[in-house]
Amino acid sequence: MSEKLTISDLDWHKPTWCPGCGDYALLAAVKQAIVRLELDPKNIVIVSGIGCSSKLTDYFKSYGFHTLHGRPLPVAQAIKLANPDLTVIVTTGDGDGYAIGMGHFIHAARRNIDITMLVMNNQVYGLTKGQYSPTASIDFVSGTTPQGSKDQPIDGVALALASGAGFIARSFSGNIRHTSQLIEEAIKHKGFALVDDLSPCVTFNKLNTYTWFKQNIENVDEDKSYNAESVISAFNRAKESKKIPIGLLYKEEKPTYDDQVLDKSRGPLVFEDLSLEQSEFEKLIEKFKY
Ligand SMILES: Cc1ncc(C[n+]2csc(CCOP(=O)(O)OP(=O)(O)O)c2C)c(N)n1
Ligand code: SF4
Ligand SMILES: [Mg+2]
Repeated sequence: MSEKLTISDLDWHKPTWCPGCGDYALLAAVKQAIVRLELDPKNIVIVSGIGCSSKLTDYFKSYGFHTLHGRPLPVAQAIKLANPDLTVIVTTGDGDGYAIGMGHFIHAARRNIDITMLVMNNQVYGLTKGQYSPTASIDFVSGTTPQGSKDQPIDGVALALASGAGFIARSFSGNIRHTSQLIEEAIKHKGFALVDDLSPCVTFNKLNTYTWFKQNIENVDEDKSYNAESVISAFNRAKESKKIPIGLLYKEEKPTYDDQVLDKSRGPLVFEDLSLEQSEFEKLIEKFKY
């Protein structure tokens, strides 16, 4: 890439999200972060599942893989292991990432593989027209909770902490600049990084609106006494605070899975010649014969 990368180099299809959807801000924030990091789009893969949020792969000009509902993380991990030179970013929703994809989330976090997971958390299933999601607030009324949800909402930040993730942040789509800074730090972090973005669904969630979030969030990046290196501080803030904490909540450097299992001196697996001579093939068959 010779010329300096600009935002418009990353534009692709025009988003079909509803006007005002929080996902526009997340998309803009990712583009800004990539431009600041001067990453070559040829070395970026965005991997998504299914949902309004997961359509982001179609709106960002890089390699993309729009997978199955709940399955972006296994695909993203495989891509990273096959070619660790790539920047791999998962864009998912609260349903995709914390419901059907929940098992993959916990295991990717504890494996500490060097990928970034951006959750557009709107506390509802947007694409399928407004069913309650695992992050829906208590008493949230929807087609599937006509008397209001009685389930305790899942907190992706607390779960990531418990699972051993090394970078955990939360952003708000009402502040693109802050969201973009957190995404930039998440991409730079060596290891599994989560950004849980509070991304209002203006069509199906009339409870958690932009105004509601403005009144109910607090930014730990503006709190000089907050220690983002302490897991206890992060847990306390996630579970005890009356307001929803946003900002860099936890950061710890530790060995990544990819660094530990790959022999990087051989170059990316994807470029290795895996063909076998007939004699080598026969030796292998002999070895694994009953
Ligand atoms: C295996 C499977 N189950 C269910 C669905 C239907 N489905 C598609 S998207 C979705 C929920 C998406 O919610 P979320 O990830 O929060 O995305 P949003 O649309 O809110 O951005 C569901 C249940 C599906 N496509 N595949
Ligand atoms: S339904 Fe909700 S999440 Fe989906 S595009 Fe519209 S506002 Fe966004
Ligand atoms: Mg959702």
